[in-house]
Amino acid sequence: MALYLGLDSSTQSLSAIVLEVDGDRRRVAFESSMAFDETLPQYGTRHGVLPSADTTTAVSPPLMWVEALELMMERLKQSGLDLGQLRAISGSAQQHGSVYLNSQASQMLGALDPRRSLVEQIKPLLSRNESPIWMDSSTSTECREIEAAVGGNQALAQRTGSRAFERFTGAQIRKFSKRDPSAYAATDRIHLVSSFLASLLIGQHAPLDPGDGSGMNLMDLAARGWWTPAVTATAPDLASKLPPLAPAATVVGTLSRYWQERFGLPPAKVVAWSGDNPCSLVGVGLVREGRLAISLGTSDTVFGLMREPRVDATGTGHVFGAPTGDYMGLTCFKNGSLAREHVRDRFGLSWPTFSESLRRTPPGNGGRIMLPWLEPEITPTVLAPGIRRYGLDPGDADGNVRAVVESQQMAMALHSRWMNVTVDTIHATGGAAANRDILQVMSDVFGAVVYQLQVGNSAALGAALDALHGAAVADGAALSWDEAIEGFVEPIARSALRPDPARHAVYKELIEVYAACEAHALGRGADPASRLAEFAATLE
Ligand code: ADP
Ligand code: XUL
Repeated sequence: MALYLGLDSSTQSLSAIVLEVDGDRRRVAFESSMAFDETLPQYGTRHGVLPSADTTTAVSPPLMWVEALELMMERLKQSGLDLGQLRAISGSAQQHGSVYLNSQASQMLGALDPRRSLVEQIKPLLSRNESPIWMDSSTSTECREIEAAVGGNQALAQRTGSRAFERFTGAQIRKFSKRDPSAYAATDRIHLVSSFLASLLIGQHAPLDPGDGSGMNLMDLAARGWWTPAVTATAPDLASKLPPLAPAATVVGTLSRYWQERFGLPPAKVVAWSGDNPCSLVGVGLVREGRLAISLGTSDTVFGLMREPRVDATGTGHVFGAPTGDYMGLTCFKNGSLAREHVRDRFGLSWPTFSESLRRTPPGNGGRIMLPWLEPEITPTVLAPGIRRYGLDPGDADGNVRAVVESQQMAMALHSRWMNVTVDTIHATGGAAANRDILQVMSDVFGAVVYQLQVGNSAALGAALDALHGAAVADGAALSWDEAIEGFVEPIARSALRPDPARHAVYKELIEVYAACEAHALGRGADPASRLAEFAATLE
């Protein structure tokens, strides 16, 4: 029976899913995950990121991702699966992060010695030891410089799908080229995490897919090629350092001799890797317009498929390429799971007791709001971190638990309005989608039915489905996306969480007050105290 492997290199972990497919008989044959901090403590990361005194800087060691890839292949080898049947591999990775390779890489990637570890052979190929990742917000200056050089943020957004964002790869590359010009000059190829890991598998530089390429502020979204004015504005000689772009379903190569000899794997096709959000779009089954997905992972993201790119005029969200060849709208929040964990830990709770708190507190929380900006926030842009509370006692455990969950859900509802989707159904994914009490608040805030999915790791599943779809297309089979995902991405009918009309009515009022709190905290609006008091009075 044919096997398809999907890998997901996320902020905190590497996961793998193997699908077994024999006509209509389809099942997940293997699932595994390794947390970087626990499995590879020698890299010194916390939640997958290197500790930094500067709250705006976020970098990770790329060699940690390399070593994790090798360990995961070892796990697969030990799994008892008939790996001779492995037809194709694809992958998903955290978006925006970049990996810098020197000129030896193009030759050495294809000449790896199967008797030696991958990590020791990749180390000399790096021209930069650290990779800036999506949590970095240290490049506001570079954003302003790029935006000015291309004729303003509107022009940049119209072409690339997003205004200049600090974590986007273009601004990160510019910062590196300014701070360390000699290391930048010694860089021959700049990969995203996705194309870097794909390159390791095929033994040569892999192209980028438009889904991940659109997270750089460098790609012409409609033409799906590099946009020269942005490339020129970003850094010297950048055009020669960027990988080519290739459509999402492209087979970019086959597993190199290294993997075949070291792990006994066949020369399986490697399908272009993509970003975790584009992969999740497929992994939650959103291959058509009209529904939204919410991922509650390290970041919280709201996203949905778009047939035509409708760029966000407010500058909040992004339009990326989708694996289906369409587009996707997305809004990203940095303070997702780690903010929820912060509240949980501060009051000595576990997830079950966190949920109990949610169940015993009323919707609307008596008009108490938290802006959970523990870390600098992406949506809305907040560079100086710090939790802001409105009417909320910092020592009140129940109040803070409900406030963090309600406020995050209201922020997602508010900042996804630009997508102009009538939300009646949400597919929930990511680690915290296991928590039905959080999902009930989501359902009540959005006034939508929320479903959990059969496979929790939608990014790894989406990557495995990319492998299945891309391999079929390469073999000349006319496999549609509807056919490719069938049987794997079904929302679980009995998992449906339905909105309560009375609770939804409360949130319809509160979300406007929440927006006023955000505006006030950002220095753009009046003190919302009287509005909060009025709202609280309506609850009595
Ligand atoms: P990544 O973005 O790294 O792929 P995941 O989607 O795997 O992250 O989500 C990991 C997060 O899920 C953890 O940081 C944890 O806070 C959260 N999580 C796991 N179980 C629960 C739960 N029962 N309730 C709330 N959050 C949870
Ligand atoms: C999306 C984003 C995050 C990362 C997390 O724009 O920055 O969701 O992809 O892995």
